[in-house]
Amino acid sequence: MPNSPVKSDLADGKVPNIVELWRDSGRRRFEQDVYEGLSGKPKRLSSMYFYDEQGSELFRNIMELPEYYVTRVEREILLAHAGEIVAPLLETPCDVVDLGAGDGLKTRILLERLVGHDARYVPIDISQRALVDAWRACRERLPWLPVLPVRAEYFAGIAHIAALQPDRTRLVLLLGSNIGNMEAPAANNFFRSLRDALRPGDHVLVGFDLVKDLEVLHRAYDDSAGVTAQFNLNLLRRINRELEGHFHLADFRHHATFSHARQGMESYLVSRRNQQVRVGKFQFDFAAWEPIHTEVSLKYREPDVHEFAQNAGFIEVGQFTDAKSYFLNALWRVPEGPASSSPLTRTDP
Ligand code: AVJ
Repeated sequence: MPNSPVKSDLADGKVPNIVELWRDSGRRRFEQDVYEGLSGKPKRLSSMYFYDEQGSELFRNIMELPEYYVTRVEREILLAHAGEIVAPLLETPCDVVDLGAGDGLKTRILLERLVGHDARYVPIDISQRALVDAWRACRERLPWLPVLPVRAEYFAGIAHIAALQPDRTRLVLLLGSNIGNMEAPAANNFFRSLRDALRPGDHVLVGFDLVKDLEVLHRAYDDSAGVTAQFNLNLLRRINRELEGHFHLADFRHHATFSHARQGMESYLVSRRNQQVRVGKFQFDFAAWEPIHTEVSLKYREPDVHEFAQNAGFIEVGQFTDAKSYFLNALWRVPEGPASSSPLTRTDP
């Protein structure tokens, strides 16, 4: 592993000591998920696998695109409301836990406000490169801040949160509308698990991308420079690299479309022709114009946000939006009392 920290580098403080909760299980799961996903009907692959080193780089390029408003708009919201968001943390020592942190650029808007306080930053991501970048940027700009990177996917990340020091208040971030990659039942389950891992007084800040003009959405998920297409196609490239796949990328095309039924963008890789593709010891058949479903990026309305908070048993503290109402950041608090006393999802009267 070229990126693994070497002992002397670690001692010099040139590379972070990353808590590794991903590597061993990662490949086996990838192989299994690809096999199941491409054997099924309709074919599907999880968007979780977009984010290898190259995919993370492509996503960084997406965030720079004029059409991809998500990052800029959320940044605008955090800049305007950072004070209110970090206010609950100023009383006690705190850990800012960043699920799907990426390079942590937006999070630093909040972290800057914690100077002079006993705060720590816990970025959690499946991309090692993202974690190293986040750590480096904090070292340069916020040298007073202890950073404890964790390489994990969401649920392992939540388990890690539950095990963090009990005497520190937590603010857990799920920014960038990352929640949009989960269908509603999975999202409810995720919020419930998160709530159960937290203690009374802890807070959660979640970014929700709102329903908007379909033209704006289509441009954001099928940009004119073709970066999003490359990001989607990288999934096949990754299968070629890691699982001895034989995909010809020119034989597939990126397709993004808004689904009213799902209330969100759907991304597909569509086979341009009838073909068989070998992946390791397996072979998969593609009919002409058969799609592989690769991602949902769900969009929300305000009542959806209230419903998530209620289902998981959070108290809604604040809601912050931008001037165009493109995006919403919701701040929730864990109420007093045991986690098990929170209301169940949709109880019948
Ligand atoms: C990082 C999951 C929030 O769904 O908008 C960007 C990923 N996909 N362009 C999103 C993505 C296509 C992004 N998230």
